[in-house]
Amino acid sequence: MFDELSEKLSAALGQLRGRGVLSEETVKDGLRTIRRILLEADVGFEVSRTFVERVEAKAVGLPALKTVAPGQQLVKMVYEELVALLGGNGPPAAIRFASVPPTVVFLVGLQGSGKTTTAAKLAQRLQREQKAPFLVAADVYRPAAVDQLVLLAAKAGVGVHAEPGVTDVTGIVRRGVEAAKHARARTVLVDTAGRLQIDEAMMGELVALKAAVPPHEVLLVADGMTGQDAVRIAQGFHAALGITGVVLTKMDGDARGGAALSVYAATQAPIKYIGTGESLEGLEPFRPDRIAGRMLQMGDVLTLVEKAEQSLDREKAELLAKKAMSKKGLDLEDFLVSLREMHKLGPLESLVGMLPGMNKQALQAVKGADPKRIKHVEAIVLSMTPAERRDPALLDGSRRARIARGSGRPVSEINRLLAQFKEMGRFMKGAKSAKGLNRLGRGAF
Ligand SMILES: Nc1nc2c(ncn2[C@@H]2O[C@H](COP(=O)(O)OP(=O)(O)OP(=O)(O)O)[C@@H](O)[C@H]2O)c(=O)[nH]1
Ligand SMILES: [Mg+2]
Repeated sequence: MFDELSEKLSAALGQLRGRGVLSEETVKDGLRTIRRILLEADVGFEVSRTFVERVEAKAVGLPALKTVAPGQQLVKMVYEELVALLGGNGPPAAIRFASVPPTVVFLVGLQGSGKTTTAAKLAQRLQREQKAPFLVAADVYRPAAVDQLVLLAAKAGVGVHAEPGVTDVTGIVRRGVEAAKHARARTVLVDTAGRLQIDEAMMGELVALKAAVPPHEVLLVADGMTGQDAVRIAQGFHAALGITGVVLTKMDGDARGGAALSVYAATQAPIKYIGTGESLEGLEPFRPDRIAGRMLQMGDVLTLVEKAEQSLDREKAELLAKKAMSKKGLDLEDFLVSLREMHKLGPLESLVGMLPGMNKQALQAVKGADPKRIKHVEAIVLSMTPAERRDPALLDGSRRARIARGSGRPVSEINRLLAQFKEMGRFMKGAKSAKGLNRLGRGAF
């Protein structure tokens, strides 16, 4: 996410960070560079200028002050302004739930922006948060739209109200909310129809719908790849309909950051979630402080930890940890289980940006290790006998050749896997002493 922007920003700040003394000229130069980087990332002209002016106002006098590490302080100021620009330090901008359920949420936006996908992702997320979600299919223009939502609802395991063939949107939503109440749902997510661009017919329909069934939230779903267009679209929807929040989708692609950095300034509607993939898992709450951290390559360890807590099987993880600490240690079967759990976190690429100091080069290095590999490891381990899995020392040349035939992988790969497994064992042993654990902790954060 924001690869280019964050490469450039951290390079520019790297120039300033280490300095013991800052001249006014250096500060000015640095901020000019940052402004250029923002413009290149398709942040609006006004927003970029105000941003730099605000940092400059704070940084005035910084060169004269004989403070410790003035460069570091300047970086902190840039970080704080980035956080403010992205929506500030307030409480996480999740859905605001009505005191009397159900909370009704409209998802609006242009065609193809990701409304239907986002509705299903959000439903799955709310399901996990025990907010009893329910979906309503209010896109009456494309018959396939209803099918798409019904299919996704089934995938997410969430109830859905649909009336194929009916074109009275207000009626559908009214009955949908009733159906939701009947199903004891607490959150109703309404998937509306999109148009190619903002037009009066669409807005008229949404305004009428809003009057007939007042929503608690109107979330604009906008394609994050479209930069300033997304900002203009948000302004259009805000003026006509009053939006309460924004979901920026397709942030897993090479979105340059312009939309994320300008949409709050333009509408004062906070970005509440970002879409980070096509699957139902690809939705993250938007936390300005964490995103700013990622943009400056300061890492986002908190999001990583939350992701791990959500995706991993706690029991399995605890069992593995206990076994790893035991005298016997892990065997190959455990190795396979832990690899499978790791992969639940999503593709390695999506995790790398959350680790401090990780950048494109580091990513290239891990990429080679990724996608099909787990399938291969699986095939190799499954071709072993239970005794071999427990005690890899049994694996002599002829056994390795047999496993290669069984798994369809070359012997060299089996050797590599066994070497890695051995390495992991050494690592675990090192971690077993309290000292080792401490060292690990310090290294990771
Ligand atoms: N990579 C990626 N793709 C996404 C994301 N969100 C949605 N998409 C894709 O974008 C396309 C359009 O998504 P939809 O959810 O159908 O969009 P929509 O706004 O409902 O479209 P209409 O109903 O035609 O107005 C689909 O192919 C989705 O898989 C995302 O966060 N990342
Ligand atoms: Mg749709």
